[in-house]
Amino acid sequence: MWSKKLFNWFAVMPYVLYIDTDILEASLDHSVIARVDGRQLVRVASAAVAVVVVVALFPAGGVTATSVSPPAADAIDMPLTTDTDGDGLTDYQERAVYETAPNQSDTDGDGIPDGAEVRCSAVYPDADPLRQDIYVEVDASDNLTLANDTVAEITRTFDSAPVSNPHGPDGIDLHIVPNDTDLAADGAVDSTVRDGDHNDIHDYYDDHFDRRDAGYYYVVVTSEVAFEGDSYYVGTGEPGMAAIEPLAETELTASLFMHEMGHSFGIGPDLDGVDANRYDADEYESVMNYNALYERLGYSDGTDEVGRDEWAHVGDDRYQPSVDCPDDDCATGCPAV
Ligand SMILES: [Ca+2]
Ligand SMILES: [Ca+2]
Ligand SMILES: [Ca+2]
Ligand SMILES: [Ca+2]
Repeated sequence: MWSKKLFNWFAVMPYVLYIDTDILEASLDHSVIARVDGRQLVRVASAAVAVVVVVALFPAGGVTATSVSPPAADAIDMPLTTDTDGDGLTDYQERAVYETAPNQSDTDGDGIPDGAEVRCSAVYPDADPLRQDIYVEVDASDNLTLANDTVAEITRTFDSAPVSNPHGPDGIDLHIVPNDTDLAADGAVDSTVRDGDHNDIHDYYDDHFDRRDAGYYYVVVTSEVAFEGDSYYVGTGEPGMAAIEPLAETELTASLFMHEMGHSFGIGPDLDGVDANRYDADEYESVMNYNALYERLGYSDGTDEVGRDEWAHVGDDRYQPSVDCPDDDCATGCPAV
């Protein structure tokens, strides 16, 4: 089809637009390269060399009947500047370039608007508007870090998750973004608010979470974690945030990270089998099961005895930290980092 063939070509030629004559009049610097049914194909404010290429491809006289078919009706009616869903991408860009939904501001449902995934690469490196992305800022005390092997195991687990996307294979791209490594820690980092600084997870969240308004999750890696005052525990998690101790082996730390991230997604201890030894590892096949923790990395898929599809929850219904853009307008601004 004319529209498909030509628009795909347009995607690799910046500034080439299929445009209404009245819109054309408003643009200051352009070159007309073809005319079809009163519409014009132009190159606006572009490099001279590219204009030469365009003119060579579409010589004077416009597009011939043998090279293209008439444009499809929906292409003709595709307004160039309209952004129906207010996500910062025009309907034209969504249909012709990014293949996102022009009437849906977050096509892949990961909480980050389509336009922000495309434009805000400083905040969302390697984001894909057609695949779920989850971003985690990781702070640490005592110069602790998550080992590369630990990060690799975690990202591999998410990458192969049974979670569908608008385009491409199943899975989630989990982006672990290390930030501070040398924060102070005043004894154990507790799950509950305590007087004083650097002694509970909320202190770190309030004072050191740089990306807190950008839809990120937050994890603190520290030498001693406590749950409600009990330092027997090695991790704690609640919607949006978690703290863990690095354990002796890569697999153990990865499993603990997955468990506390599960809590940060909203898989709470009130659910049957979570944070309990009630079920054997094969009865409840989830890292949220104390009898499976340290033996596996993933969440349940609903096929075990408990029958709860935790991956579906993570994919479709997880707690999502808010994305706040300047003037509450992610169509024109990016969250601060
Ligand atoms: Ca849009
Ligand atoms: Ca959209
Ligand atoms: Ca998105
Ligand atoms: Ca995405």
